Amino acid sequence: MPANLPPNYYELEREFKREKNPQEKLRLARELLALMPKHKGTEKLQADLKAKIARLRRQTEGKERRHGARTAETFDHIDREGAAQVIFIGPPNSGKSSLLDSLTNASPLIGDYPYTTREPLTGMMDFETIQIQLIDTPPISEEVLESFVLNLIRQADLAVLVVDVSTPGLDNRLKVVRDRLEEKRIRLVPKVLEELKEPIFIYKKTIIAAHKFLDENGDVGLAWLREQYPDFTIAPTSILDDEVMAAFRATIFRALEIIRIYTKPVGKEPDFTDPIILPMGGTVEDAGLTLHKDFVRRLQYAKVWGKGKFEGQRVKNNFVLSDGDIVEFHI
Ligand SMILES: Nc1nc2c(ncn2[C@@H]2O[C@H](COP(=O)(O)OP(=O)(O)O)[C@@H](O)[C@H]2O)c(=O)[nH]1
Ligand SMILES: [Mg+2]
Repeated sequence: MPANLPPNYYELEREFKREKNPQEKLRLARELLALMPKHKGTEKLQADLKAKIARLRRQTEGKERRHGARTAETFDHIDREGAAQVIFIGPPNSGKSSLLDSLTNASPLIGDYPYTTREPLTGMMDFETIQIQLIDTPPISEEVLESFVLNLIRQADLAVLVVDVSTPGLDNRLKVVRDRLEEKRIRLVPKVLEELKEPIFIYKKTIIAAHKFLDENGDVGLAWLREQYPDFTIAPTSILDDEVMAAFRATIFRALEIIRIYTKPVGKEPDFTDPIILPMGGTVEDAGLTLHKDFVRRLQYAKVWGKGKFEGQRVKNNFVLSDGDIVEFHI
């Protein structure tokens, strides 16, 4: 099975090989692992990398303890929890921390001064039957751009660019964020791209939160944003309105392009608590693979219940599932 590594993997791998500093090498190795598609064809590569990471960690750990300090390296990777990882980025004071606070049980620092958030902070957002991990980050401006923020963006499944549409200068604030990321070879794009034109870039699917749109002049900013960024999904947000926030949760889920598949033991009720998460277009076989490697080989057929479509229809392994489908595996 071919490994099918993304083109930027090789670029990063060269950087990794050249690097001498173990701390930095460890960071790059983690980044490589995050970039690597997780499937059968990369199993050996994954194992190799994990071994390298373990070795580098042992090498660097002693040093960290002696100094007793947490290095920036600590923030370069956040283990994904829940169904997906979504990173909130944007200019200072746009409302990133307030949104995270409102959507999750995390308590980020919220302040009227621009650089309140210095470290990434995560929280879990409930969405119906699943949880989605959100990351709050320090601002991106002319003056500051923490390098760990770049790494976290690279690894996230989706970016939410939070902008305050009620304050003048929106055009420039957006431009600064996008330019600074471009300098670092990250391009925020409205859709996941099938083909990478400039492989040295990372293209990160992004939606824009038009925050504080209910404030004075917010409507003007929102209209301007929709006109200027017609390809992007734009979610009007305000922490002052519960309905708006509920709609925002759904927008985040839709943007992730994932589906939830519930399993059902033969002759029993479905389990609606812990769905299998698949990318859109996922099949019965993909669902089976997440449970057990051997499973699919032994699978004879599956039955699927879908919203108003099928009532226990017998399907083949390559049957494409939809969000909310219930699957009963027969082996
Ligand atoms: N009017 C209004 N103010 C908000 C809203 N969300 C956040 N704020 C305020 O905007 C300021 C910056 O918020 P914060 O979340 O710290 O922004 P961050 O720097 O992007 O994390 C704070 O004073 C918040 O109280 C909102 O929806 N409406
Ligand atoms: Mg903040």
